[in-house]
Amino acid sequence: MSTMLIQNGTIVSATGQSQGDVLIDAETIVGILAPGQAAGLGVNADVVVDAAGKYVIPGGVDAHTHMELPFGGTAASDTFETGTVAAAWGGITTIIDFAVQTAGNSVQEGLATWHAKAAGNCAIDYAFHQIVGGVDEQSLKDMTYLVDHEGITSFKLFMAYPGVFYSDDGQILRAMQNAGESGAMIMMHAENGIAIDVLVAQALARGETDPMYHSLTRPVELEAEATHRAIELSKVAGNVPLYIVHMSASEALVEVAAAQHAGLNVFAETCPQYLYLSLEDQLMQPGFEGAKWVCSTPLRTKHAHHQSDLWKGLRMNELAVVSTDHCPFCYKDQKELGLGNFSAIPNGIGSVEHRMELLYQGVVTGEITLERWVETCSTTPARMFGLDKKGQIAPGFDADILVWDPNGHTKLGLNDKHHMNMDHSAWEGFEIDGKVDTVISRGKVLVQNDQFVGTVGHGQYVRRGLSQYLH
Ligand code: DUC
Ligand code: ZN
Ligand code: ZN
Repeated sequence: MSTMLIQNGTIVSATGQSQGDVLIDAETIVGILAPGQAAGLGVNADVVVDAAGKYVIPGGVDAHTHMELPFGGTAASDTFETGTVAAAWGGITTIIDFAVQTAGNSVQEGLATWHAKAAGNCAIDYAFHQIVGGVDEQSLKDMTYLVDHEGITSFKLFMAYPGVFYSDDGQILRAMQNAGESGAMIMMHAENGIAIDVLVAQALARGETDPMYHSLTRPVELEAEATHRAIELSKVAGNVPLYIVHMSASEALVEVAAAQHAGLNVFAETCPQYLYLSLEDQLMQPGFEGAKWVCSTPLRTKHAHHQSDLWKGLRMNELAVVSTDHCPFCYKDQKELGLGNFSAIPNGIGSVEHRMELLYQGVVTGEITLERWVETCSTTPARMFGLDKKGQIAPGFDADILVWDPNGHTKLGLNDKHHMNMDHSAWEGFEIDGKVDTVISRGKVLVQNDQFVGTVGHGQYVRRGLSQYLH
């Protein structure tokens, strides 16, 4: 067991900045020392990390990833190994991935499958949410069991994807009532999938098969309507905690803000793709190129004000969290499954490596503060999902730390910075005025001097408590 001192840096938390040194004993932060105090106390750490001129922040927590997710006749191209190594390269020290249960299958088996995929294969710590794709008597019982015994305190339901993950309103209400009893959070994919499927069939019948029709058949009204319906159902279930995932549209944000003003336990996240990418600039690229950006909820038109509203929502705390919905597919053979039929393109974008970078650029451009960057990318996702030892630099917390160089520069792209298991980058050509410098997970250096020096298998399963926002 060794000690580490991260010295001379500016420690940035969700609430402020200070000069100080972070003292780590083995896997845990044991003290924050004033500048010069370490020498005065005779602290002689085994490892010293010089963070002069750099920000020292809690390691990123990405609360929404899909490693190895079977989807659309294929599977997400990052394994837990490749995806968590890429995450480490991006300053992420914890992911929360989604274990999957589908109708007619067992929740426990779905969870066991996810444990088998991840165990021993992760470079960083990981936790699970549980997708419940088949709400019935048994899966409702299993939800309670997972909260009580497995450290899984949040459950994702889908109002989209009929025949795959979809739950009807009665099933959603029952799952919410169940969550209300155990204190768990319901996470909602809020899009009206029944109406979307009609629009998709009509578009295809008209010969509208290009990737851009993916967005045009999933209009903002159907995201806003589903968001509203989910909120009303959670109210009927007894103000059960509700977290809307991957919010893309102003109209849906209005629903969340209204619910929050009414005192309901409603939270929401957005993702970098909705803050930066659009229907016109990405999905409408010539030929089949747009397939690279087919994800759900979809990219929206840049001629409305979705992006500026989402940034505003982040500032106002209407959006509490930025996650990635990392769900990568290669262009060759995977996205190409939808050549001639946009509805067969596997849905997803790979971003787990770039969330800290892309959101830091929002600090540079003045959209959010440095503190809000830390809060939305590290501290709040940890607190939201009961990761009690993550997301803060304070004694007793896990020594998960990102040293960030504000004078560095990062070019994103397949032949630039790119470690995800994909044959393209959704972020090709993006440039960041800052750089990941050093990444530390439970006291172990994972990334330093542009080298990955971690080990696959270091990452451990983290059992989660209930959301700290409500308990
Ligand atoms: N959205 C995606 O883009 N991919 C996976 C599942 C989802 O809801
Ligand atoms: Zn979703
Ligand atoms: Zn997702």
